[in-house]
Amino acid sequence: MQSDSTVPFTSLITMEPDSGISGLNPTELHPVEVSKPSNGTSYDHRGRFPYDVMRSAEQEQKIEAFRQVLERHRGDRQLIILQDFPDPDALSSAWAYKLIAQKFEIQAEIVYAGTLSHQENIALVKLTALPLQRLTTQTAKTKDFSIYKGCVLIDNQGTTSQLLPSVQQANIPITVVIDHHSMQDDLKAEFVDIRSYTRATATILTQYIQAGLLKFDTSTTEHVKCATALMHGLRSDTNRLMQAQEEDFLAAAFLSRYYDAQLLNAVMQSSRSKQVMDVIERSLKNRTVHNNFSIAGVGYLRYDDRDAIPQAADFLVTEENVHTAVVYGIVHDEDEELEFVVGSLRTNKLTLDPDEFIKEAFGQDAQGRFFGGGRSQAGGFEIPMGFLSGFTENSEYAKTKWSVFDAQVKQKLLRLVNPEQNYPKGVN
Ligand SMILES: [Mn+2]
Repeated sequence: MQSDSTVPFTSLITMEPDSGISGLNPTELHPVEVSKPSNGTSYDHRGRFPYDVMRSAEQEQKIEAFRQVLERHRGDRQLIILQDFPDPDALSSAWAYKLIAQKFEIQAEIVYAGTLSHQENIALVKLTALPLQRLTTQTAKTKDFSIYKGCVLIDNQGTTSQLLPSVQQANIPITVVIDHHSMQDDLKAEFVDIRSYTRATATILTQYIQAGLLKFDTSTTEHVKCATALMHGLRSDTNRLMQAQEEDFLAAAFLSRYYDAQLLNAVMQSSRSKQVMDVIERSLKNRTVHNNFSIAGVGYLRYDDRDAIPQAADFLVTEENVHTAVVYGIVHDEDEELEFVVGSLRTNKLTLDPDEFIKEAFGQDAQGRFFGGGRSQAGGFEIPMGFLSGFTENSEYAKTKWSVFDAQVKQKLLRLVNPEQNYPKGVN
Protein backbone atom coordinates (compact mmCIF):
# COMPACT_ATOMS: atom_id res chain seq x y z
CA MET A 1 0.00 0.00 0.00
CA GLN A 2 1.26 3.40 -0.80
CA SER A 3 0.03 6.96 -1.10
CA ASP A 4 -3.19 7.78 0.58
CA SER A 5 -5.96 10.07 -0.21
CA THR A 6 -6.21 13.22 1.80
CA VAL A 7 -9.73 13.94 1.05
CA PRO A 8 -12.82 15.81 2.09
CA PHE A 9 -16.19 14.23 2.26
CA THR A 10 -19.81 14.57 1.29
CA SER A 11 -22.18 12.29 -0.39
CA LEU A 12 -22.22 11.02 -3.89
CA ILE A 13 -23.49 7.53 -4.31
CA THR A 14 -23.44 5.72 -7.57
CA MET A 15 -23.36 1.97 -7.26
CA GLU A 16 -24.34 -0.28 -4.43
CA PRO A 17 -22.11 -3.13 -3.39
CA ASP A 18 -22.75 -6.17 -5.44
CA SER A 19 -21.23 -9.52 -4.88
CA GLY A 20 -21.44 -10.34 -8.56
CA ILE A 21 -18.62 -9.75 -10.93
CA SER A 22 -18.66 -8.54 -14.44
CA GLY A 23 -18.86 -11.15 -17.12
CA LEU A 24 -15.83 -11.89 -19.08
CA ASN A 25 -16.82 -12.31 -22.65
CA PRO A 26 -14.51 -9.86 -24.33
CA THR A 27 -16.64 -9.22 -27.35
CA GLU A 28 -20.14 -8.77 -26.03
CA LEU A 29 -21.65 -6.35 -23.60
CA HIS A 30 -24.50 -8.70 -22.86
CA PRO A 31 -24.65 -11.49 -20.31
CA VAL A 32 -23.19 -14.74 -21.42
CA GLU A 33 -23.85 -18.26 -20.28
CA VAL A 34 -21.88 -19.39 -17.30
CA SER A 35 -19.15 -21.64 -18.52
CA LYS A 36 -17.49 -24.09 -16.17
CA PRO A 37 -13.74 -24.53 -16.18
CA SER A 38 -12.76 -27.47 -18.28
CA ASN A 39 -10.38 -29.95 -16.69
CA GLY A 40 -6.83 -28.73 -16.56
CA THR A 41 -7.19 -26.12 -19.27
CA SER A 42 -7.56 -22.40 -18.92
CA TYR A 43 -10.35 -21.86 -21.41
CA ASP A 44 -13.36 -23.69 -22.62
CA HIS A 45 -13.69 -24.84 -26.22
CA ARG A 46 -15.05 -21.44 -27.24
CA GLY A 47 -11.95 -19.76 -25.82
CA ARG A 48 -13.91 -18.21 -23.06
CA PHE A 49 -12.50 -17.41 -19.66
CA PRO A 50 -13.57 -20.17 -17.26
CA TYR A 51 -14.90 -17.90 -14.53
CA ASP A 52 -17.47 -16.14 -16.67
CA VAL A 53 -20.43 -15.11 -14.60
CA MET A 54 -23.58 -13.17 -15.24
CA ARG A 55 -23.40 -9.45 -14.61
CA SER A 56 -26.17 -7.83 -12.66
CA ALA A 57 -28.48 -5.50 -14.54
CA GLU A 58 -26.94 -2.64 -12.62
CA GLN A 59 -23.43 -3.59 -13.70
CA GLU A 60 -24.60 -3.88 -17.29
CA GLN A 61 -26.10 -0.40 -17.08
CA LYS A 62 -22.90 1.06 -15.68
CA ILE A 63 -20.81 -0.48 -18.45
CA GLU A 64 -23.24 0.75 -21.07
CA ALA A 65 -23.30 4.24 -19.56
CA PHE A 66 -19.50 4.34 -19.62
CA ARG A 67 -19.45 3.17 -23.24
CA GLN A 68 -21.95 5.87 -24.18
CA VAL A 69 -19.93 8.62 -22.50
CA LEU A 70 -16.84 7.52 -24.41
CA GLU A 71 -18.87 7.40 -27.61
CA ARG A 72 -20.23 10.92 -27.02
CA HIS A 73 -16.68 12.20 -26.66
CA ARG A 74 -15.26 10.43 -29.70
CA GLY A 75 -12.32 12.40 -31.08
CA ASP A 76 -11.87 14.57 -27.96
CA ARG A 77 -8.66 15.32 -26.16
CA GLN A 78 -8.80 14.68 -22.43
CA LEU A 79 -6.59 15.19 -19.42
CA ILE A 80 -6.35 12.35 -16.90
CA ILE A 81 -5.48 13.90 -13.56
CA LEU A 82 -3.81 11.76 -10.92
CA GLN A 83 -3.17 12.49 -7.28
CA ASP A 84 0.05 14.42 -6.61
CA PHE A 85 1.84 11.27 -5.49
CA PRO A 86 0.42 8.63 -7.78
CA ASP A 87 0.55 5.02 -6.59
CA PRO A 88 0.54 1.84 -8.72
CA ASP A 89 -3.25 1.57 -8.55
CA ALA A 90 -3.66 5.11 -9.91
CA LEU A 91 -0.91 4.76 -12.51
CA SER A 92 -2.13 1.46 -13.92
CA SER A 93 -5.81 2.43 -13.86
CA ALA A 94 -5.11 5.69 -15.68
CA TRP A 95 -3.19 3.79 -18.33
CA ALA A 96 -6.06 1.33 -18.74
CA TYR A 97 -8.47 4.26 -19.13
CA LYS A 98 -6.17 5.84 -21.71
CA LEU A 99 -6.09 2.60 -23.74
CA ILE A 100 -9.86 2.15 -23.51
CA ALA A 101 -10.38 5.79 -24.56
CA GLN A 102 -8.09 5.27 -27.55
CA LYS A 103 -10.61 2.77 -28.89
CA PHE A 104 -13.00 5.71 -29.10
CA GLU A 105 -10.38 7.91 -30.74
CA ILE A 106 -10.06 9.90 -27.54
CA GLN A 107 -6.55 11.11 -26.94
CA ALA A 108 -6.01 11.19 -23.18
CA GLU A 109 -2.87 12.46 -21.46
CA ILE A 110 -1.98 11.33 -17.94
CA VAL A 111 -0.64 14.10 -15.70
CA TYR A 112 0.31 14.56 -12.04
CA ALA A 113 1.63 17.58 -10.17
CA GLY A 114 3.87 16.11 -7.49
CA THR A 115 6.52 13.43 -7.48
CA LEU A 116 6.90 9.74 -8.12
CA SER A 117 8.62 9.09 -4.87
CA HIS A 118 8.17 5.40 -4.19
CA GLN A 119 10.92 3.20 -5.63
CA GLU A 120 8.34 0.73 -6.97
CA ASN A 121 6.47 3.49 -8.79
CA ILE A 122 9.62 4.74 -10.45
CA ALA A 123 10.46 1.18 -11.47
CA LEU A 124 6.91 0.59 -12.73
CA VAL A 125 6.92 3.70 -14.90
CA LYS A 126 10.40 3.05 -16.28
CA LEU A 127 10.04 -0.66 -16.93
CA THR A 128 6.62 -0.47 -18.57
CA ALA A 129 7.23 2.88 -20.31
CA LEU A 130 3.98 4.02 -18.73
CA PRO A 131 2.94 7.19 -20.56
CA LEU A 132 2.62 9.98 -18.04
CA GLN A 133 3.86 13.52 -17.64
CA ARG A 134 4.59 15.68 -14.66
CA LEU A 135 2.73 18.97 -14.84
CA THR A 136 3.76 21.26 -12.01
CA THR A 137 1.39 23.84 -10.61
CA GLN A 138 3.74 26.53 -11.96
CA THR A 139 3.49 25.18 -15.51
CA ALA A 140 -0.24 24.66 -15.08
CA LYS A 141 -0.72 28.37 -14.38
CA THR A 142 0.45 29.27 -17.89
CA LYS A 143 -0.72 26.15 -19.73
CA ASP A 144 -3.40 26.43 -22.38
CA PHE A 145 -6.03 23.96 -21.26
CA SER A 146 -8.49 24.94 -23.97
CA ILE A 147 -7.34 22.04 -26.17
CA TYR A 148 -8.88 19.63 -23.67
CA LYS A 149 -12.59 18.94 -23.90
CA GLY A 150 -12.71 17.33 -20.49
CA CYS A 151 -10.77 15.92 -17.62
CA VAL A 152 -10.83 12.50 -16.02
CA LEU A 153 -10.15 11.65 -12.37
CA ILE A 154 -8.89 8.14 -11.75
CA ASP A 155 -8.27 6.72 -8.25
CA ASN A 156 -9.00 10.17 -6.80
CA GLN A 157 -11.78 12.73 -6.72
CA GLY A 158 -9.69 15.80 -7.35
CA THR A 159 -9.02 16.65 -3.74
CA THR A 160 -5.56 15.10 -3.74
CA SER A 161 -4.40 16.97 -6.82
CA GLN A 162 -3.09 20.50 -6.91
CA LEU A 163 -3.96 20.60 -10.62
CA LEU A 164 -7.72 20.50 -10.41
CA PRO A 165 -8.16 24.19 -9.45
CA SER A 166 -6.23 25.32 -12.58
CA VAL A 167 -8.23 22.98 -14.78
CA GLN A 168 -11.49 24.15 -13.28
CA GLN A 169 -10.51 27.79 -13.71
CA ALA A 170 -10.09 27.01 -17.38
CA ASN A 171 -13.68 25.71 -17.36
CA ILE A 172 -12.71 22.20 -18.35
CA PRO A 173 -15.58 19.93 -17.32
CA ILE A 174 -15.02 16.71 -15.41
CA THR A 175 -16.07 14.01 -17.84
CA VAL A 176 -15.28 10.83 -15.93
CA VAL A 177 -14.54 9.90 -12.31
CA ILE A 178 -13.57 6.32 -11.45
CA ASP A 179 -12.44 5.80 -7.88
CA HIS A 180 -12.72 3.65 -4.77
CA HIS A 181 -12.08 6.21 -2.03
CA SER A 182 -14.92 7.34 0.20
CA MET A 183 -17.21 9.97 -1.25
CA GLN A 184 -16.09 13.55 -1.33
CA ASP A 185 -17.54 16.96 -1.91
CA ASP A 186 -19.97 17.93 -4.58
CA LEU A 187 -18.34 16.68 -7.68
CA LYS A 188 -20.12 17.44 -10.92
CA ALA A 189 -19.14 14.91 -13.52
CA GLU A 190 -20.75 13.44 -16.59
CA PHE A 191 -19.96 9.87 -15.59
CA VAL A 192 -19.19 8.76 -12.05
CA ASP A 193 -18.22 5.28 -10.88
CA ILE A 194 -17.20 5.48 -7.24
CA ARG A 195 -17.17 2.19 -5.33
CA SER A 196 -15.83 2.65 -1.83
CA TYR A 197 -16.36 -1.05 -1.14
CA THR A 198 -13.97 -2.05 -3.93
CA ARG A 199 -10.37 -2.59 -2.88
CA ALA A 200 -8.62 -1.23 -5.96
CA THR A 201 -9.43 1.06 -8.87
CA ALA A 202 -7.42 -1.41 -10.98
CA THR A 203 -10.13 -3.99 -10.28
CA ILE A 204 -12.80 -1.61 -11.64
CA LEU A 205 -10.83 -0.86 -14.82
CA THR A 206 -10.07 -4.56 -15.28
CA GLN A 207 -13.82 -5.23 -15.13
CA TYR A 208 -14.39 -2.68 -17.89
CA ILE A 209 -11.77 -4.43 -20.00
CA GLN A 210 -13.34 -7.82 -19.26
CA ALA A 211 -16.67 -6.42 -20.35
CA GLY A 212 -15.20 -5.82 -23.78
CA LEU A 213 -14.43 -2.09 -23.83
CA LEU A 214 -10.88 -3.05 -24.76
CA LYS A 215 -9.79 -6.40 -26.08
CA PHE A 216 -6.48 -7.33 -24.51
CA ASP A 217 -4.14 -9.19 -26.79
CA THR A 218 -0.95 -10.95 -25.67
CA SER A 219 0.77 -10.07 -28.92
CA THR A 220 0.44 -6.35 -28.19
CA THR A 221 3.31 -5.31 -25.92
CA GLU A 222 1.41 -2.33 -24.59
CA HIS A 223 -1.43 -4.60 -23.46
CA VAL A 224 0.94 -6.99 -21.72
CA LYS A 225 2.60 -4.09 -19.94
CA CYS A 226 -0.70 -2.51 -18.96
CA ALA A 227 -1.97 -5.86 -17.64
CA THR A 228 1.23 -6.17 -15.62
CA ALA A 229 0.76 -2.65 -14.25
CA LEU A 230 -2.88 -3.44 -13.33
CA MET A 231 -1.78 -6.62 -11.59
CA HIS A 232 0.74 -4.58 -9.61
CA GLY A 233 -1.88 -1.91 -8.87
CA LEU A 234 -4.44 -4.31 -7.53
CA ARG A 235 -1.87 -6.28 -5.54
CA SER A 236 -0.51 -3.09 -4.09
CA ASP A 237 -3.91 -1.78 -2.93
CA THR A 238 -4.89 -5.15 -1.45
CA ASN A 239 -1.71 -5.70 0.55
CA ARG A 240 -0.45 -8.32 -1.90
CA LEU A 241 -3.94 -9.82 -2.23
CA MET A 242 -4.18 -10.48 1.50
CA GLN A 243 -7.09 -8.03 1.71
CA ALA A 244 -8.41 -8.92 -1.71
CA GLN A 245 -12.03 -9.84 -2.13
CA GLU A 246 -13.58 -12.16 -4.68
CA GLU A 247 -13.77 -9.48 -7.36
CA ASP A 248 -10.06 -8.65 -6.97
CA PHE A 249 -9.10 -12.31 -7.29
CA LEU A 250 -11.29 -12.61 -10.38
CA ALA A 251 -9.71 -9.50 -11.87
CA ALA A 252 -6.25 -10.90 -11.06
CA ALA A 253 -7.23 -14.22 -12.65
CA PHE A 254 -8.27 -12.40 -15.80
CA LEU A 255 -5.06 -10.35 -15.86
CA SER A 256 -3.00 -13.52 -15.37
CA ARG A 257 -3.78 -14.39 -18.98
CA TYR A 258 -1.96 -11.30 -20.22
CA TYR A 259 0.58 -10.08 -17.67
CA ASP A 260 4.31 -10.63 -17.69
CA ALA A 261 5.31 -12.29 -14.41
CA GLN A 262 8.99 -11.52 -14.89
CA LEU A 263 8.30 -7.86 -15.50
CA LEU A 264 6.15 -7.70 -12.37
CA ASN A 265 8.92 -9.36 -10.43
CA ALA A 266 11.41 -6.77 -11.67
CA VAL A 267 9.12 -3.96 -10.51
CA MET A 268 8.71 -5.55 -7.09
CA GLN A 269 12.43 -6.12 -6.68
CA SER A 270 13.21 -2.43 -6.70
CA SER A 271 15.00 -1.63 -3.49
CA ARG A 272 14.36 1.06 -0.91
CA SER A 273 16.53 4.14 -0.97
CA LYS A 274 18.72 5.06 1.97
CA GLN A 275 16.42 8.01 2.73
CA VAL A 276 13.42 5.69 3.00
CA MET A 277 15.38 3.35 5.28
CA ASP A 278 16.32 6.34 7.44
CA VAL A 279 12.68 7.39 7.78
CA ILE A 280 11.68 3.85 8.75
CA GLU A 281 14.50 3.85 11.31
CA ARG A 282 13.29 7.15 12.78
CA SER A 283 9.72 5.86 12.93
CA LEU A 284 10.90 2.80 14.87
CA LYS A 285 12.95 4.89 17.26
CA ASN A 286 10.24 7.50 17.88
CA ARG A 287 7.18 5.27 18.05
CA THR A 288 5.01 5.11 21.13
CA VAL A 289 2.28 2.52 21.53
CA HIS A 290 -1.00 3.44 23.23
CA ASN A 291 -3.92 1.06 23.32
CA ASN A 292 -2.61 -0.92 20.30
CA PHE A 293 -2.04 2.24 18.27
CA SER A 294 1.57 2.86 17.28
CA ILE A 295 2.26 6.55 16.72
CA ALA A 296 5.49 7.98 15.32
CA GLY A 297 6.62 11.43 14.23
CA VAL A 298 9.63 11.33 11.92
CA GLY A 299 10.57 15.02 11.72
CA TYR A 300 11.49 16.71 8.44
CA LEU A 301 11.54 14.97 5.04
CA ARG A 302 12.40 16.01 1.52
CA TYR A 303 9.49 16.22 -0.89
CA ASP A 304 10.94 13.35 -2.92
CA ASP A 305 10.90 11.09 0.11
CA ARG A 306 7.27 11.64 1.02
CA ASP A 307 6.32 8.06 0.23
CA ALA A 308 8.61 6.90 3.00
CA ILE A 309 5.79 7.83 5.41
CA PRO A 310 3.25 5.20 4.26
CA GLN A 311 6.09 2.68 3.99
CA ALA A 312 7.04 3.35 7.61
CA ALA A 313 3.37 2.98 8.63
CA ASP A 314 3.19 -0.31 6.70
CA PHE A 315 6.15 -1.49 8.74
CA LEU A 316 5.01 -0.30 12.18
CA VAL A 317 1.62 -1.97 11.84
CA THR A 318 3.39 -5.36 11.69
CA GLU A 319 4.45 -5.13 15.36
CA GLU A 320 2.91 -7.55 17.83
CA ASN A 321 0.01 -6.02 19.79
CA VAL A 322 -0.30 -3.16 17.34
CA HIS A 323 -3.40 -2.99 15.16
CA THR A 324 -3.04 0.56 13.86
CA ALA A 325 -0.01 2.69 12.99
CA VAL A 326 0.12 6.40 12.29
CA VAL A 327 3.35 7.95 10.98
CA TYR A 328 3.73 11.64 10.18
CA GLY A 329 6.39 14.19 9.39
CA ILE A 330 6.93 17.64 7.93
CA VAL A 331 7.43 17.50 4.17
CA HIS A 332 9.30 20.40 2.67
CA ASP A 333 8.62 21.40 -0.93
CA GLU A 334 11.62 23.46 -2.02
CA ASP A 335 10.13 24.52 -5.36
CA GLU A 336 7.06 26.03 -3.81
CA GLU A 337 8.59 27.00 -0.45
CA LEU A 338 5.75 25.17 1.22
CA GLU A 339 5.60 22.82 4.13
CA PHE A 340 2.95 20.30 5.09
CA VAL A 341 2.44 17.91 7.91
CA VAL A 342 1.91 14.65 6.04
CA GLY A 343 0.76 11.47 7.70
CA SER A 344 -0.36 7.92 6.95
CA LEU A 345 -2.51 5.50 8.83
CA ARG A 346 -2.48 1.75 8.42
CA THR A 347 -4.72 -0.61 10.30
CA ASN A 348 -5.43 -4.32 10.57
CA LYS A 349 -8.50 -3.66 12.67
CA LEU A 350 -11.42 -4.26 10.36
CA THR A 351 -13.83 -2.27 12.53
CA LEU A 352 -11.71 0.86 12.37
CA ASP A 353 -12.70 3.15 9.54
CA PRO A 354 -9.58 5.14 8.55
CA ASP A 355 -11.66 7.74 6.73
CA GLU A 356 -13.80 8.46 9.75
CA PHE A 357 -10.85 8.27 12.14
CA ILE A 358 -8.77 10.84 10.26
CA LYS A 359 -11.65 13.23 9.76
CA GLU A 360 -12.52 12.97 13.42
CA ALA A 361 -8.91 13.43 14.55
CA PHE A 362 -7.99 16.46 12.46
CA GLY A 363 -11.27 18.11 11.56
CA GLN A 364 -11.61 20.65 8.76
CA ASP A 365 -9.90 23.79 7.53
CA ALA A 366 -11.47 27.26 7.28
CA GLN A 367 -13.14 26.30 3.98
CA GLY A 368 -14.70 23.25 5.55
CA ARG A 369 -12.40 20.80 3.75
CA PHE A 370 -11.12 17.85 5.71
CA PHE A 371 -7.36 17.41 6.05
CA GLY A 372 -7.55 13.80 5.08
CA GLY A 373 -9.51 10.66 4.61
CA GLY A 374 -9.10 7.15 3.44
CA ARG A 375 -10.21 3.86 2.09
CA SER A 376 -10.37 0.39 3.56
CA GLN A 377 -7.52 -0.16 6.07
CA ALA A 378 -5.52 2.89 4.98
CA GLY A 379 -5.75 6.62 5.12
CA GLY A 380 -3.73 9.78 4.99
CA PHE A 381 -3.70 13.44 5.86
CA GLU A 382 -1.95 16.58 4.73
CA ILE A 383 -2.07 19.75 6.81
CA PRO A 384 -0.62 22.90 5.22
CA MET A 385 1.62 24.85 7.59
CA GLY A 386 0.74 28.20 6.06
CA PHE A 387 2.56 31.14 7.62
CA LEU A 388 4.89 28.80 9.51
CA SER A 389 6.09 27.24 6.24
CA GLY A 390 9.55 27.76 4.94
CA PHE A 391 13.00 26.49 5.52
CA THR A 392 15.17 28.16 8.08
CA GLU A 393 18.92 28.09 8.65
CA ASN A 394 18.28 28.25 12.34
CA SER A 395 18.24 24.70 13.60
CA GLU A 396 16.90 25.67 17.01
CA TYR A 397 13.92 27.28 15.33
CA ALA A 398 13.39 24.20 13.12
CA LYS A 399 13.52 21.98 16.19
CA THR A 400 11.00 24.12 18.05
CA LYS A 401 8.69 24.15 15.07
CA TRP A 402 8.82 20.37 14.78
CA SER A 403 8.19 19.84 18.47
CA VAL A 404 5.12 22.08 18.39
CA PHE A 405 3.60 20.26 15.40
CA ASP A 406 4.62 16.88 16.79
CA ALA A 407 2.88 17.65 20.07
CA GLN A 408 -0.23 18.94 18.32
CA VAL A 409 -0.62 15.92 16.01
CA LYS A 410 -0.03 13.53 18.94
CA GLN A 411 -2.54 15.36 21.07
CA LYS A 412 -5.21 15.13 18.36
CA LEU A 413 -4.54 11.41 17.83
CA LEU A 414 -4.40 10.53 21.51
CA ARG A 415 -7.71 12.22 22.12
CA LEU A 416 -9.22 9.46 19.96
CA VAL A 417 -6.91 6.65 20.96
CA ASN A 418 -7.09 7.03 24.72
CA PRO A 419 -10.11 5.08 25.92
CA GLU A 420 -10.33 6.76 29.34
CA GLN A 421 -11.18 10.09 27.83
CA ASN A 422 -12.84 9.38 24.58
CA TYR A 423 -12.92 6.17 22.64
CA PRO A 424 -12.18 6.60 18.91
CA LYS A 425 -15.27 7.27 16.92
CA GLY A 426 -14.37 5.06 13.99
CA VAL A 427 -13.78 2.10 16.32
CA ASN A 428 -16.60 -0.15 17.33
MN1 LIG B 1 -6.34 3.02 -5.08
